[in-house]
This record gives sequence, C-alpha cells and structure tokens, in this order.
Amino acid sequence: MTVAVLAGGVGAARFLRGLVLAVPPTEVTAIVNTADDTVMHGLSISPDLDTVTYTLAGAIDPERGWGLVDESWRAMEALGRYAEVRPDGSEAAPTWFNLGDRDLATHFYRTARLREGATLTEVTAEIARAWEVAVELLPMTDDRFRTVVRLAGPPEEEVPFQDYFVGRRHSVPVSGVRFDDDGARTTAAVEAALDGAEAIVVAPSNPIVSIGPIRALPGVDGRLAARRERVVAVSPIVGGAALKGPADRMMRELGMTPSVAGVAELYAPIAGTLVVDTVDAGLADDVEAAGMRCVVTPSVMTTADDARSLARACLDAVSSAG
Ligand code: FO1
Repeated sequence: MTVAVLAGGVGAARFLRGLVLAVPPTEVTAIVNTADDTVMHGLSISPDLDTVTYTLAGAIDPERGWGLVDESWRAMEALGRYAEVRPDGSEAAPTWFNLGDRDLATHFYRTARLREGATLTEVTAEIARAWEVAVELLPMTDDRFRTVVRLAGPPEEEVPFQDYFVGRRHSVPVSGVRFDDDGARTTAAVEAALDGAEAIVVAPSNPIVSIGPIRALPGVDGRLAARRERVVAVSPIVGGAALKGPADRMMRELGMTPSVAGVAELYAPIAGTLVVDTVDAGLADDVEAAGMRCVVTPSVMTTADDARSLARACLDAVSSAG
C-alpha cells in the first residue's frame, strides 16, 4: 500500500519509523514541514527534514529527539570565544541554537548544494541517499516559507519560529501565528504524492506550526478534502496534553480546545478518520460529532513496535473506510 505522510519533526519521525515496519519503505513518501527552517552562521538548516532523516537512519539522539546520537559539541564551544567579543547588535556567533559537530556536515552540504542552484527537493533526496533512507522525503515546498510567531508579551512582538521554540524554549504565551510565504507553492512531487497515495496519514505533529504550514500551501487542503476517505489523522494531543512540544498550550492560547475534540475540529475538513489514544476513548463521541470517524488505539510511541502498531491501525482505518 503506498502511503503519503504529512510530517513535522519528532512525532512524525517516530511514526514513520513504525510505518516502515508495516509497509516497505519504498512505498512511503513523507511530505515534511519546512516552515521551521532557519539560517545560522550562513548555513541553511531544515530541522524537521533532519529529524526525519536521522530517525529513519537510526542515528537520531533518542533523548533529545533532534540531532545525532553520540554527538560532540566542540564547534559550539569554540564559538563561545567569539560570542564574548561580538559588538552590540551583531548576530555573529549565535550559541543559543546548538549545532553538533557531525550535524554541521549536513548543513554544510545542504547550503553548498542550494548555492549551486539545486532545489531543496534534490538536496533532501541526496542527503537521504547518503543516510541510506529508502523513504521518499519531500520538503513541502522548494520556496521560502517561514512561520512567524506573535508573542503575547508584554510587549507583544513577532519573532521567527526558532527564536520562540529554541530561543525562548517555547515557554512564553503566544497570541498569533502567521506564515511568511512569499507566494510559495507545492512541488510536482508533493502534488503527485497527495493525488496518488493509497493512504494519506497526518502524523501526530503540531497541527498549528507543523501541519498548518503544509496545509497553508495553495491546493493542499483541496487535494486532501477530495480524498478525505483515504486520509487519516493521528491526534498529537493525548489526555489533553501534547506528548512533546507546545501544541496543547498553543491551541489554548489561540482559542482552540486542547483535546482530541479540538484536533477533530481542525482536521474534519481534510480527514475522514481521527486516531486517538485509549485514554481519550470517552471523547470518541465528540470526535464523531465534529464529523470524523474515531479509532481508539494506544498511540504513545515508546518503542518502534508501538509505532508499528499505530501505523497498522492507521492503514486499517483507511482500508475499512473503503
Ligand atoms: N531544538 C532545541 O530545543 N534546541 C536546539 O538547540 C536545537 C538545535 C537544532 C539544530 C539542528 C536541528 O536540525 C534541530 C535542532 N533543534 C533544536 C530542534 C528543532 O529546532 C525543533 O525541534 C523543531 O524545529 C520543531 O519541530
């Protein structure tokens, strides 16, 4: 069964690790959020693409969920010397965003290839090949597309996504999210995956800042809605809380209900089924009232086997939807 997965970072990567135990990796395409991308030290960094690549390669740091396992940090330590002499107002030598020594090689390669004129889609495929990842990894767009977060303050201010997420450890209240998209478009490869996959899974990623950007690209919601019976979403909210990251707080701060019912309201236009954890079984009626079928199954992915069972439940939901 060919499967397309709308993916953010850690939650999606763990889901994909299980999916490739349930179907051959060559039948899987991941459409990955690039709205978290940033430039540090002049290097093009694509955190969600890297998290998915490293996880599928078995090289991710399992504790952090990002970056490489057994990483060393000598370049970051060496940068500290320059951070001390940097004049006021200079952004040289940022040390708040941690780039491991071996991880740097990925950013060197991506940056150099983009400068040579390669597209992000091409470079992502090359990086995946280097890591022997057989899943097709597609950035959601080859164009510049950035999430901008409005902090509630005071004072209220807009900051780039990584300033909020890493710089402020996503611990400050948010009053808005917008996308700086410059007319970005999907690629032909993304469109082919959305139109052709036998099943489409919305991974358990943040619905606002991970799945939201993919859905904001022109045509994506329309393509998903047209195939709604083949689309299944996994709730990233379990028992009213996000398993990782700020999804629950963000939903509340932006006026949504941080529960599987709130997730159902967001996804009902594009997905026929919502998969929720057993702790949320009592909210199945609310999910159905929002217009989605509800599948209740353990969804916390502690082991690869948990992830495989969750992936299987998603594929079964699509098969039984006809
Ligand atoms: N997340 C952090 O919490 N702190 C970091 O210093 C950090 C550095 C980093 C470097 C490369 C990379 O690919 C990812 C990195 N992340 C870091 C993770 C990442 O920024 C976020 O998890 C995602 O953007 C949210 O999906």
